[in-house]
Amino acid sequence: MKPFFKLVFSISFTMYLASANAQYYFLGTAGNMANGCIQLTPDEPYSEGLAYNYQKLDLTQFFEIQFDLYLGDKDLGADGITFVIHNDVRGYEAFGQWGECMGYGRFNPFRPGNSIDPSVAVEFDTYQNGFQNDPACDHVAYLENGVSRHESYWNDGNDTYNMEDDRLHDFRFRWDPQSQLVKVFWDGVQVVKMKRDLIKDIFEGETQVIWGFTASTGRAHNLQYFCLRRMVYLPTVGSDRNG
Ligand SMILES: [Ca+2]
Ligand SMILES: [Ca+2]
Repeated sequence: MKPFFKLVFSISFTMYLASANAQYYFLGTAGNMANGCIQLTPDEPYSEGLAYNYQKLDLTQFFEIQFDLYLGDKDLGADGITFVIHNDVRGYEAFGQWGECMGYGRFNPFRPGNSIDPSVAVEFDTYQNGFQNDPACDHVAYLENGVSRHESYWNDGNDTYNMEDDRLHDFRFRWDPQSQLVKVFWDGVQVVKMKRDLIKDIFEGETQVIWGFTASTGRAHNLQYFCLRRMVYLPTVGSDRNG
């Protein structure tokens, strides 16, 4: 581990604010942008990009991380972004498939394949794919273990919901190890609430996990990127026990 990250980790137990984009490991088309944000895919077909933070998450601690996400400016673009937490044996080289898999999943959800596993993820999906059980509209869904297919989703109750609106969207991911709740907020609205023992049921006892963002395009495409706003660890006493 590089000394800088060791230092950050040592003070993260209580609270720290991060802003340096130098903390990310890039795969594929991911990279720094002139505006200080991090590109995942350019507005080009058949692109795939991932960015992992070098500092692992500590699942024994309550944390909340907040980003701005940009999903493009073409309503019928593709494919979307996932926020992922994983312990794949490939470590920082782990990636899933392109197109509808958003750099996270695999094309056949019913067979083992090249996807990020074990993991949990939240997808911001901007393109309908029948094999992944997508609705026609853009949507948010909670995913596990490299499977993009989902039975439930959030679309703000709007069958024409669109996230490719040339705007930054406020994304927050919260984990509370006491209540074992994963909560995701999108523009201030709670869009995922999942009770899950992540350490035991997903990561088989591992508490230090890699996190970052994945995205891809296919025949349809969009510029897709993220910008860090804040990352906070809080003592468990300040956690989200009422949620
Ligand atoms: Ca759309
Ligand atoms: Ca899709």
